[in-house]
Amino acid sequence: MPTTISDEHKFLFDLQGYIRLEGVLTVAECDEILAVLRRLEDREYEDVWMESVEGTGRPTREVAKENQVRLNGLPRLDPIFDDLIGHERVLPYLEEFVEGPQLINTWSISKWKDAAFSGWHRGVPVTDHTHRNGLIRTRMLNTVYFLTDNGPEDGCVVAIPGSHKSNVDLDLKTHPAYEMPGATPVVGKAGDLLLFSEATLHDGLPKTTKGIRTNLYYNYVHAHYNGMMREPRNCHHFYFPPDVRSRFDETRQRLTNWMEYVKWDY
Ligand SMILES: O=C(O)CCC(=O)C(=O)O
Repeated sequence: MPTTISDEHKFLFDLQGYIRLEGVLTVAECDEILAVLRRLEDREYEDVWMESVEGTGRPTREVAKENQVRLNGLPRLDPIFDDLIGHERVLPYLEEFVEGPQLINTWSISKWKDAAFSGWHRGVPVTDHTHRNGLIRTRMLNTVYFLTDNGPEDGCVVAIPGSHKSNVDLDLKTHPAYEMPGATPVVGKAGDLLLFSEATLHDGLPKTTKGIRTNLYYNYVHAHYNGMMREPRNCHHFYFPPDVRSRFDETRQRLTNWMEYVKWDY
């Protein structure tokens, strides 16, 4: 596929480990998704599949963190989330920065006032991000759709630019939020999208403002990465059953092709 990525974006992604795209969704599209999401956030889930894995799975709806709700496995919950898989503005970046990109995980996080900082983390080690022979490759690329404004006090994502190539480790637990050198809030408007190498250190800042901040996360990996082995508790949400995938067009089928090869009956 021909790339439509500007040199400036390649420069910034290489330099920082992340970039923000403006206006990927319209405000009307954000509002339409939010209306569905709010209904899903308000309901209970039986999660009967968890009996089959002896209660070891992650529930669909997670509320353990105060003033925050997380939903896992979005396309299982409603077809409205299908369109964001390989969104046309995002696809060139997936093809450019990930080899044979495969969607591994989808979730939402809504936070309200007094949601806390949880902790710096990265999804893959820095050795999983390379720039060799002119090709930038990350083994895991997260794409974050801002459905509401993400101001600096709204609990926005925070990242350390360049930490995807960091060579010195700090004790992450002893450096919360802005106590970590280089901590930079990633602010943006509803409809913007953040894409970042999961080798980049990141988290969400505390929310001190009124209202709800909601983001959706679509996380892609290199075709050879075994997502099911990565986090067995999350397999149910990683994997979409055939009735979900049958809704997908050719591009979305290709981005979820790994699901043809796994056995997950729960
Ligand atoms: O948006 C946030 O609060 C941060 C989310 C995050 O770091 C994650 O889900 O891994």
